[in-house]
Amino acid sequence: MLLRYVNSDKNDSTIGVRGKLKKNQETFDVVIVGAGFAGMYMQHKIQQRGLSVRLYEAGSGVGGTWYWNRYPGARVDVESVEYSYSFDDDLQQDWSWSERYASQPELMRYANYFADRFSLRENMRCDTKVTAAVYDAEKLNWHITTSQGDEVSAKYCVLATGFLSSGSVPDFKGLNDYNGNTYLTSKWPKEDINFKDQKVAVIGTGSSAVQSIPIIAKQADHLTVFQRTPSFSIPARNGPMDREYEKRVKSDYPEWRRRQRYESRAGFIALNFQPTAPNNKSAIDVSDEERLIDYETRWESGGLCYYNSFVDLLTNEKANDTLAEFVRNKIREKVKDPETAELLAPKDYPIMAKRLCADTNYYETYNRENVSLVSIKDSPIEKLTKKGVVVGGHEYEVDSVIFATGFDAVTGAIKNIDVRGVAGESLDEHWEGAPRAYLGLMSNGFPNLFFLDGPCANGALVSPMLLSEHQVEWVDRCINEIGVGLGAEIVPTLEAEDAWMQHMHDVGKDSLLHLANSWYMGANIPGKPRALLSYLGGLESYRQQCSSGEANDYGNFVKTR
Ligand code: N01
Repeated sequence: MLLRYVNSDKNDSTIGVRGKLKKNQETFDVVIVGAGFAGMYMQHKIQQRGLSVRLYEAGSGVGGTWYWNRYPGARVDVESVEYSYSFDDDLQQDWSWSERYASQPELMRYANYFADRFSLRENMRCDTKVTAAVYDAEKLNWHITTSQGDEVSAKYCVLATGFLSSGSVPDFKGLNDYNGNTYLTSKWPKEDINFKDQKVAVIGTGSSAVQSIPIIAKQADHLTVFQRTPSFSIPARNGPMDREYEKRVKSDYPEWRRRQRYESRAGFIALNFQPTAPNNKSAIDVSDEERLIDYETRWESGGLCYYNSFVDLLTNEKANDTLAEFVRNKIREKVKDPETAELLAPKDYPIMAKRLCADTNYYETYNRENVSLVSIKDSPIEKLTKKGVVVGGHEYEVDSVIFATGFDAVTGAIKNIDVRGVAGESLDEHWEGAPRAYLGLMSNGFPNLFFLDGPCANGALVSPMLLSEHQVEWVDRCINEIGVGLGAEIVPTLEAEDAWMQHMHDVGKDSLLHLANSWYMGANIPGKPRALLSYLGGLESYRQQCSSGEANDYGNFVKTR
């Protein structure tokens, strides 16, 4: 069957008929995959250098993970003034956030504003998935194939595919038998969905569920939440942007950013609207009173500021349990039914070993008459039927099922592309057992290929904006140094990659992250090898290591120019 194929770009002569398709066979200096915040900044840097660039994006618009995660209540859990580009002072002065934590629609407005302000659209192709990237070891360039039939070449390929972009639905028995509506939080429809008069099920209780449950509960006739593992959640204390606060930040933005970059653990510093250094004391060396003051102050401030609390919270179980018990008691205070409160209070893993959630009225929602919690910890979901969800032999009849079941994180989106390096080795083969990437930026055997927010960097535990900016600037300098000549090629040595993996292991081995089954460890996806996917050395150490990678004319790399 002949299929009409139309590429939306008028400048591109790719209108043709599939089968006799006249493919886009252009050659670029750089091809970027993904129009999230990292990919767009990369494109801007490449354009500034005057190099030719094409960015491919699977969605119909920019925004990356924010484009797809439009579920009710979706918003960022890092303060807006900190979760925004810092590289351009005019940009950060001109843009004004309306809330302390930006909502998904506002983040989309910001992403679109950025694309327009820096003239990114012309070199971007949306609705286009990159399906394969194959390195030509003779021509020293990447051959890239897309779902729209493009077959382009590029000297460099940058995978800015995001670490939370490949949504995952467990293979529940009877999934296709269910006759009601189904939704996945990470692929939420664009149209307004209202659950009025409906019986609704939410499966999962991670960040996406924690944000959406309070809103869905207000709409639905009845909401049943199926929980396998409870989350620790901290009140976000979101609200309209305090204009005095915004003015204060903007009057000293470069200094604020410097402190985020160099004097924070995770890239955020706001505590009760003041830039504040991390607490470098041990939670078990201080008095009960001092510890409680720290915990209460952070509880009142809201959000993720516990990542800047006592220094040993993620390395010492005893220290960790002081905070875990503090939060469990807060949950017990909020939830009226003691049995429900105990089900919601996590006891089987250290706090922050799974990413903290930031909520608005999450626990309070379980005090509503129309909300019930079903623990599936000891009695998993047996199946879906035509009418609903079966647990413990009981069928819960519902009109809609919402899967808030997470992501094949960090590596999922990269693995959806058939990436082949020198000698045809696939990235999957190279990453068998666990992903390997020197500085989280490049893998041995895959020259001129960069990862942004990929594995083996510290994406999981730092503000993604800061990490993206740092990595983009590193890649930009590297491309500039090596150049785009016919003979230009750079790849990390196997020794450098091995040493980085060893360093990652050494830094992470005592972390309590190992004690939870989370996406940090790849443990949420059946069959995925259990391995720490992120570097836990902190932002400053990562920055220093990246500088060492550039030292001695990229001494840890094999390169030609
Ligand atoms: O995904 P998750 P998420 N049967 O993996 C459950 C970021 N984010 O989309 O824990 C039953 O945390 C699973 O149970 P368990 C943020 O970094 C940020 O919520 O595996 N249940 C869990 O409860 C976050 O960490 C924001 O036992 C099953 C849930 O599904 C990351 O994205 C907002 C199951 C998945 O939780 C991921 O969050 C949203 C099964 N077979 C997301 N399989 C912000 O605030 C899975 N589950 C910015």
